[in-house]
Amino acid sequence: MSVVGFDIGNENCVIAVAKHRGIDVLLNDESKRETPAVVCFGEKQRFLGSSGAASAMMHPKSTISQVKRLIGRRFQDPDMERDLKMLPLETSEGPDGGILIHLKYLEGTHTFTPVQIMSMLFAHLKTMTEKDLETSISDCVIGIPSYFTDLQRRAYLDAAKIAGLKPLRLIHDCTATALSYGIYKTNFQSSGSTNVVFIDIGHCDTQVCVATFELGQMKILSHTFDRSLGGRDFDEVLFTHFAEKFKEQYSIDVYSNAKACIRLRAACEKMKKVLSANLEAPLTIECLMDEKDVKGFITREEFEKLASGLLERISIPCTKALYDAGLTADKISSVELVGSGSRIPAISTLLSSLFAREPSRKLNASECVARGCALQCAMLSPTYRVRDYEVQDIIPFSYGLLSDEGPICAGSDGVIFPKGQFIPSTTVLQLRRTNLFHLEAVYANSDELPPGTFPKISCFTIGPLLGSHGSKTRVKVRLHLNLHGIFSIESATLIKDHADDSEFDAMDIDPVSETSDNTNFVANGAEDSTNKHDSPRSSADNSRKDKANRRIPIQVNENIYGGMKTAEISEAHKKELQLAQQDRTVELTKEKKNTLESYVYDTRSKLFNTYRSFASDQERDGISRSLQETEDWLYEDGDDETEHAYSSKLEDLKKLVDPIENRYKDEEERAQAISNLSKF
Ligand code: ATP
Ligand code: K
Ligand code: MG
Repeated sequence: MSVVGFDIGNENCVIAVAKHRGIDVLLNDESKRETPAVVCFGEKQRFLGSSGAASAMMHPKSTISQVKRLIGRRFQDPDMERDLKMLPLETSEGPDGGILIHLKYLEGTHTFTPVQIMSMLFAHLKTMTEKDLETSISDCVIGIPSYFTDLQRRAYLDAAKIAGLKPLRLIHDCTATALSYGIYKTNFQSSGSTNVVFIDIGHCDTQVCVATFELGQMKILSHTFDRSLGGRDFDEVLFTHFAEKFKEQYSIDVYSNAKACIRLRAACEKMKKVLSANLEAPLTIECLMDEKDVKGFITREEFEKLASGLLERISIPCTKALYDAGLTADKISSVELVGSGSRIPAISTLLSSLFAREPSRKLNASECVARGCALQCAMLSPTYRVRDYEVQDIIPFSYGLLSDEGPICAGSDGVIFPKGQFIPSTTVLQLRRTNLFHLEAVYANSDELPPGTFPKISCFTIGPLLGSHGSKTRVKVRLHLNLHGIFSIESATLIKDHADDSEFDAMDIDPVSETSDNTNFVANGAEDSTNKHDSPRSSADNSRKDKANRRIPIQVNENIYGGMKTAEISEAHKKELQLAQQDRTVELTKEKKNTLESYVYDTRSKLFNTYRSFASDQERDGISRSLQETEDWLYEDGDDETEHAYSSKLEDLKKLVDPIENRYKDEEERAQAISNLSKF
């Protein structure tokens, strides 16, 4: 079984695999270590990854980049408007409140969800990996931003499923980075622990985490983020600056022209990169629009002034990460800066003063997430042996539950899993109910979330309560936060007591001594309670007394707000197979056409060289004519034909040429035999 880690960026994807007793990053068709996260619908086929980026300009309205921004988001999300404005796509609101992308493809209009587009990207990365490893893969670990909501995490799993991948874990990007930092280090001080801040500035976002390392283990102490602050925003200040300038200088409004927007954005991104190594940068775009060539110029100083607001914002999640971790800057041993968006020199300057130390770039800034994912995959894979290393991650949001009768655990603001809870975790909730009831999973604190996040997650219907006989009966509900950071109700059980209720109530509070993090809640007027456990060690159901009771499983139905239903996923899977088949057919047809074309040229040259003495004049004339006819056909009627048409033309030609080729080969063999004989 292979070990694979994927870092799916808004701009770049990186694939890491375990190879040669270490982790390798794969090269794509262009021998690059990063593959653009682009899906482009061309005339007759899709172009994915680097070929997608190459075709983008030809099909601006059917090229999808930054799909990671759209996945699992609501169309109505106020932040979404700004994102969609930067993309030249046609979009609308889907029936589940999500985003639908409409585009023209193969003479029709097609509608795709971001999950479907993401699955195309996954499928492409899977194919690349399989080609390199020469084996099929499904198990993998995929990096996700720590701010991904439950719905976004589910969306990733759905996309992976459609592409035929099975993520063993969705791991927070910074956790993956911290893992790739910590696992090779053995020189941590034996006394106490080492605290490190990781800052990842990508194309669209900034993520920060504080991790603490000891020999053989790492713990995440805090995750913070700015979901909308990345390299893209620095491009945008240049874009806005020059769009304004060009309006004055050349009387053109790039906003009115999708292609001009794309070209100016691309030029601004390039300019930004030039400014990372130089104190000034020029800008030239030929024929930007209205047949006008444009020119611009900016110094690094001017750029930094334009971007000062963005630079200031970077310090916010950094300060908060320290605060949430309960640490001060002097307790930090190192600040590791990763993500290519962080290559702007002013960012290092800012961080140096913030942490009173120069940020380090010891890690490979663009590969550390993928490498960490591959390491985690190796650790989770049963077939690989990795040195014992404990990774303890946490969830950055608080999860709460509402019941028909109000919030559960009123004592702690309805929080079931507070921010900072370990991943994974299980807790058991005790309720007293008479009939079928509902529980609703929600985010308990909107301040912890990216702005505009829908606060509700899912609704559970629990019941009927067979055996309650109309009286209040104890119900145990097992709540689970899984390895991906997704919330669910694992099971519900009705407990029929055989003894005095009050005695059992006293016993109901399960032992909490297992770990220091356990917390006990008593809520809803002492009626409902949860017992919190650091998973996977849950003792909730092991109470000796419980065994004497009758336990009746209760049905739990989950209704997730938004996302895809099982039937929609299999529908999408079918559609993906169709599209992939179409791509393959087009590729194969192209290959067959190329083969025919080269056969025509090859044969023509051979006919007058190597085959010359093996064909009669008549044969040569006949073949020459057929070759010419085929060539003409290829440029005219045969320019856009089926795979079969090209193969059958090739067969026809071969029928004419083969006899001559055979004569030539026979003669070659004879000559070879004679030359071998003469050696003796
Ligand atoms: P995300 O993490 O947001 O999903 P990503 O992982 O694809 O995105 P990265 O590959 O880490 O993002 O970074 C891409 C960003 O880095 C782009 O905005 C790009 O312009 C920027 N970038 C790359 N090289 C440089 C450079 N030399 N100077 C400044 N910025 C750069
Ligand atoms: K990346
Ligand atoms: Mg990234």
